[in-house]
Amino acid sequence: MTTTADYTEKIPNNVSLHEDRRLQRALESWQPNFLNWWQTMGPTLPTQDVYLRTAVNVGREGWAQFGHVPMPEYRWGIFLAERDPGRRVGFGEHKGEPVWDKVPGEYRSELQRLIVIQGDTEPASVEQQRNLGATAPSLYDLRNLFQVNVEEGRHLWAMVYLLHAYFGREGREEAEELLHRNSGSIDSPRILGAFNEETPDWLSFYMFTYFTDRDGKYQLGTLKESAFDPLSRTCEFMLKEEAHHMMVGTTGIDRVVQRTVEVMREHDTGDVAGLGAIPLPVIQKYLNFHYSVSLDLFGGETSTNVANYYTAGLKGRWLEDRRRDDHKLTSDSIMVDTLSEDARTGEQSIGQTEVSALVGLNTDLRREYISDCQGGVKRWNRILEEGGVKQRLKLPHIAFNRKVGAFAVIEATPGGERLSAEEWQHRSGEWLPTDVDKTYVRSLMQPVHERGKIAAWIAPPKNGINGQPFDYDYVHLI
Ligand code: BYC
Repeated sequence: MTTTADYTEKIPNNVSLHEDRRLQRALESWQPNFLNWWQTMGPTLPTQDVYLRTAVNVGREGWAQFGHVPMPEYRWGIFLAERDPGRRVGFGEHKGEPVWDKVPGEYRSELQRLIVIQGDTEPASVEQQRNLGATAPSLYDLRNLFQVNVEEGRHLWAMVYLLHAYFGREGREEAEELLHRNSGSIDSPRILGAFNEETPDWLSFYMFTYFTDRDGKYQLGTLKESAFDPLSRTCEFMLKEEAHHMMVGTTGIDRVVQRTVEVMREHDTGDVAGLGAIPLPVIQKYLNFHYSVSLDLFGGETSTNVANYYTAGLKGRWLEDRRRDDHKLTSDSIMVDTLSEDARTGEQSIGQTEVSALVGLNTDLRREYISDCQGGVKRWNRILEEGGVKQRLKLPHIAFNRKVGAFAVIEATPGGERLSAEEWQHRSGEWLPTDVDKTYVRSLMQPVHERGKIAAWIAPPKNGINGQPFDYDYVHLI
């Protein structure tokens, strides 16, 4: 395997695709379908070209090349991180054995399922974000949106490569299906809940790239541990690209909060609706929504699926090699959140219960994610503090607005108090964006496509991209 990408090929790659003519032909016949999907379901704003980074190799030193590229000509390619010939399985019942270059027959369907679920999220996010270009707050933001979009497209390629190369006819059929399911479609929706929600405005986009892309970081982190080496290597490289997506979310919310603080101070009021900024309570509601739907992406608090994945060596834990235990977990336990029932009254309350560590692995991962999310809240609250504003943002309780797992059957406030279904019906607008909130946010979404200019509801970024200034010509529109 070479680490430098071969760009002379129709499909740029570092997996020596030319050595396997059958696979190359199969992927080359999927390529026009992908491009057709990109044209029909991808970004709708017409552009001449965009200042994009393209992966040129996977090594530590400089893997990205920046330049203005017409988007349909972006070179989506197949890049796996370098192979470690001595790598061994790090966990589960095969711990210590050499990692697998092929798919073991007994794990075929589980691995395929994990890869399909991962692959399904990538084009879904492009579909969700397709109309945002028309209302971009600046050319800098527009460029970042398109960078995220082309890279999600590349991540789809990454999963399609695995399906084609290792899963035969079924894999090829699944690769086709990845282009046929669509976000929000009634007949054939995307697999996971959050990927069927709308991303209709830029506040949602920043929240999505902060909270939902961060689920991607953690899921990819666990798949990077996989004993199936090609999956591990592809996830390792995807994680490098993912870092930029989360930067877009983190600094995007920074800038929204910053601008709100400025307007609050300028006018000495918290009521900034009508003054062109987004009120803090609305930011909090968007945060509540995106955080809670992203918590759902980790599956149930307890899951036999995840126990089986771990034992088989398919999906590890976040930073598996830093854990100080036997990496098999057969006799360990973990406390997970649950609904406990009072034996006497039969009343259910939010509590914790001890379960086997293996079935609690979704909880383990979700906790890592939650503590990472706290980091964002801390930095946004610092902006509020430095701006002399008393209000603070907060992550809602784990039971709030859940559709998957132990709390899917109850309703709870962001503080974690239980509510009846009627109370929830009555009060959910206090905590989740209402039509009025969404209409207001959308009313602010007037495009600013002029070089060096920015919309009034968001502060400019501190830095440009790749050392370029904010007023650089990041995108040439038609
Ligand atoms: N929506 O046993 P359980 C990203 C299903 S994001 C709908 O607890 P498990 C990205 C579940 O499939 C990362 N259904 O689930 C971000 C199961 O169905 P079956 C994507 C759901 O398997 C931004 C049943 O409920 N990658 O990369 O332990 C932009 C029982 O659940 C949901 C992955 O997720 C849901 N939210 O865990 C672009 C990694 N949750 O078996 C990209 C691969 C659960 O009864 N996936 N269900 O039919 C997995 O590791 C696991 O499948 C899950 C679920 C973590 C998703």
